[in-house]
Amino acid sequence: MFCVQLRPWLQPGARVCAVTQQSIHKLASLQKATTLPPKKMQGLLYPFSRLEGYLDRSVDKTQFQLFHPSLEDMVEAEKLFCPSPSHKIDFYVSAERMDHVPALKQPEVCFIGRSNVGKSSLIKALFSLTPEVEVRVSKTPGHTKKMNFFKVGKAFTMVDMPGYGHNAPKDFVDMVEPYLYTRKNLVRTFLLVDGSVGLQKADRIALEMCEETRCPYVMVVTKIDKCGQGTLLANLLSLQDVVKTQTTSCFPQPFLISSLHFEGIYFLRCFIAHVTGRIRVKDTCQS
Ligand SMILES: Nc1nc2c(ncn2[C@@H]2O[C@H](COP(=O)(O)OP(=O)(O)O)[C@@H](O)[C@H]2O)c(=O)[nH]1
Ligand SMILES: [Mg+2]
Repeated sequence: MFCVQLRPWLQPGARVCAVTQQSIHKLASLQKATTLPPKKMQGLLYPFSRLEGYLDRSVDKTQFQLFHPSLEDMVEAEKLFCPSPSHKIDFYVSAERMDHVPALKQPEVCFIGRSNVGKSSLIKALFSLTPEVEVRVSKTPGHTKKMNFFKVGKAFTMVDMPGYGHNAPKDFVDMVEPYLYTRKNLVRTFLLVDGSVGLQKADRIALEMCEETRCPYVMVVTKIDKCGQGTLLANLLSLQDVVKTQTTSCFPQPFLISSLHFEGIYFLRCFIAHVTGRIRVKDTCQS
């Protein structure tokens, strides 16, 4: 954060106001991403393209591209994440219990996952065009014990859910489970899994909970910048196999994300805009 301060060389009579400005990350917008060399841009927009070359020819690649927005779709979606006086993007409220949860009509998406998997960082990256939105990213696992609601104008809300750990499923009882069971305006749940370690026991329990509640959900593989291509591909394939063979409400295509490097962020903005009914992405199966 930096402040534009009064400068002694300003002309007398000049109108000055103290402006507090958060710096916007250079890759927050597609505009900058599209000026990068083609391969780098492709990797940012479609992170799966980085792994594609390692896949055997016999593997059906269409299952990795069921949702495959065009650049134009992503440009449309990005507009929703740009604030304006008539489209305010901001933290709305925190809730510690279900009876504190605000009654809202607009579609809602939520982010669940183990503590430290990258939920808050992902929300922060999605909101990187509005860096003044306060999304707390903690260094201490288990920090977020509240549900944090963010409003994206009147278009939709996003919820950062409390993380869970070794105490799952006990951790779910107070908030995550009742929220998933009762939230009427919830259109999509994003279940985050760390790309470098793959599906852990607590993730499987969360997956079972999503299946039980029958809420439509999507697996999001986080921190893809942290692990080698081989590990990432192995974890992705085994995750996709679990989704294919053991789930009914999960979207068959896991999404790949690096909140640090912005890989997959434009893609995810587009999916959110799509599932909340703000844009229509053509040729999309089952999303
Ligand atoms: N390398 C890398 N680190 C990440 C990424 N996303 C989150 N982290 C780090 O992981 C830690 C936990 O992130 P946080 O968003 O607080 O996780 P949460 O507990 O799920 O909300 C923080 O130190 C983040 O900086 C990512 O995409 N890449
Ligand atoms: Mg958090």
